[in-house]
Amino acid sequence: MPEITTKPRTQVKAQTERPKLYKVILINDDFTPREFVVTVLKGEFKLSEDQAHRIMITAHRRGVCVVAVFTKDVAETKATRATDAGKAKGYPLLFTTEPEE
Ligand code: NFA
Repeated sequence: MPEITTKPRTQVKAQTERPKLYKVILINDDFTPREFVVTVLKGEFKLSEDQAHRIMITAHRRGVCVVAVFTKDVAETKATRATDAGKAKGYPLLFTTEPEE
């Protein structure tokens, strides 16, 4: 009797799921100087003068502006560091994080 051998056809699916991303959001206030906000944006988020200025002005006019998106850890670290930079100067500057849809 001839034996039929078959290869196992089970395949493990590659893990290609992307980590959830988090937005870092700049909140407007009435006290932090515009130039200081731009300096923090450039230093913490590696933005150009132009990009930093646009984001600062958008938050100033609309109340909030998304700065960038990162993995959860990176977003939280950057938001904390940027907020602390304002705190060190006595400013109420605030960055928060929020998960992307
Ligand atoms: N509204 C601040 C001012 O007029 C500038 C600012 C912009 C602060 C964005 C915080 C965030 N000096």
